[in-house]
Amino acid sequence: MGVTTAAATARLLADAGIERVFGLPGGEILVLMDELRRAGVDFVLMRHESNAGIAAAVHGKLRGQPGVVLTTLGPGAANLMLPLSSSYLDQEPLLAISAQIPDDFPASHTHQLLPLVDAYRPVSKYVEKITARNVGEVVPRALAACMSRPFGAAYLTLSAREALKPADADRGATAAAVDGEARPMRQGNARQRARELVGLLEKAKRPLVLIGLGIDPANAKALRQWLDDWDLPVAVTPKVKGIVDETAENFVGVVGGMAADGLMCDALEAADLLIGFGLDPVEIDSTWHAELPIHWILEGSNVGGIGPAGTQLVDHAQILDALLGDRPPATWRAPFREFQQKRRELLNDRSGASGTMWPGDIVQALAAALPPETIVTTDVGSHKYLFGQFWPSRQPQTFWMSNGLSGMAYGLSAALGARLARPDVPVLAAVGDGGFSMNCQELETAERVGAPFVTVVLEDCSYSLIKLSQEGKHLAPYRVDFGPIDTVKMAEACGVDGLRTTNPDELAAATKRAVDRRRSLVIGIPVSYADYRRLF
Ligand SMILES: Cc1ncc(C[n+]2csc(CCOP(=O)(O)OP(=O)(O)O)c2C)c(N)n1
Repeated sequence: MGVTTAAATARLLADAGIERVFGLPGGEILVLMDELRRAGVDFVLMRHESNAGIAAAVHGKLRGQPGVVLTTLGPGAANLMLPLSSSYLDQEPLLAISAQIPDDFPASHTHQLLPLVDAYRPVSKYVEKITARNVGEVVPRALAACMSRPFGAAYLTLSAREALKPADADRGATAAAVDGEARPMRQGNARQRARELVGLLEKAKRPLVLIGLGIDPANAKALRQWLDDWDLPVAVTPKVKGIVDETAENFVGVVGGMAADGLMCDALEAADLLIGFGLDPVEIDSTWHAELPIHWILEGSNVGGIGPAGTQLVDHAQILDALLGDRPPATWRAPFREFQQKRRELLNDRSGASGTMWPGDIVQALAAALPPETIVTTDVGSHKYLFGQFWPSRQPQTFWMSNGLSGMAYGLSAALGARLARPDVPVLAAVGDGGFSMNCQELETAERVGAPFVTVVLEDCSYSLIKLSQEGKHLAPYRVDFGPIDTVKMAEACGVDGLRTTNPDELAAATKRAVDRRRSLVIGIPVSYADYRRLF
């Protein structure tokens, strides 16, 4: 006897190695949820669909597969716009599945009816209705679309009626067709491009390699070896922090709108050769990527299929291999030393600090307390600029922020997804008090599903990044401050330990203790928005 369409969907996901689906139920997806349970796929029950989508996407990317989020129709599905957009712009593979009104309902039935497939098409690489006839084809196609470079989102609907119909067993995507889609386009000759690059480097006095979202972490080892062997100065965008060791001598800083951005832009101006290795402008909130003469080394198109005109794609592994077979064509004596020095000084310049904890001390105390494999997530706001520039990432895929979309309420959900994907690695979420109040209820989820992590909440009772922007535009202070919500009590209300401190030693000790005991902990840290002004 054949299986239902819901059972076929669940089986296809299980066979693709999906062990967990994140979501929030409605009556219309109960059958699929049950089939997932039968197929051995866990359902991580969350408290908002948007959080479920973010957690799923980070979980998926860390596991090298699409994250999967499942929601009901109408309101549950409508809550997917943020994670789908985030997945699209931040290159995080996410398959979203929601229920939908059955096609054969009367045309007058408009309750919870939304044009979801049309709404999500612009931010998805693949959208389709699952039917009994096409299930064997569309589920593998959707999974493959998420994982083809640039990574992104796919969106599928399955109505409760269709879910119960017997699936057409004969129709499935051929493996070759799906594999083919997952492969990036590579046109250029790697040896020739390597020779060109060597020629440019031969003449350069101040070369700077800029690494971005288009680099595959699988190439991190060769990339590091090339940069180290040749002593090349390197900067990264925030979403690839850790692809190189940021405590190494050749590390210049983080470009793409973080703290010390003026200094970083000066460094870019001072360079006489900029090599954009996988650099994707989606992370850059100004226009230097289009104005400076960057030598692009890309192996896939950038987000949205947009790439610099005339750039031939080239396989990164092959070009790195060719470069490593060569000797450095010149020597450079730390040409960005003054910028590196100033960057370090900024973090330690406490003069005139406001009396709350100096933001630089927060980063340094946590970095000293946590091992290099720690996964750090941030939310969006001033604290993101702080951690994005100054957290000393040392290993690939250990730093997660929303920087293409830059959507608040990312950090805590990302930490949950990361901890489930890497249960043996400590996870730290650094969030603002504004962002924390958007999704702190997921602390209960984290406790329930056994995903402990440490959350630091930088408390300044304001949307401080926006407050600074208001100041920068010489506008009167207006509606950017809010009253306190007690972080510690919020944590305790969710069943998680909480404490508040302004002491860096206490911050470090409490963090270490929580990690050693594998317990969740929320630490409220009073900060002053004015201190951020000194770092940006
Ligand atoms: C969903 C969403 N809404 C609004 C914004 C605009 N925004 C960017 S940063 C920010 C302030 C965040 O405040 P908080 O979480 O307290 O962090 P802080 O800036 O104080 O560090 C706002 C409102 C956004 N990026 N995302």
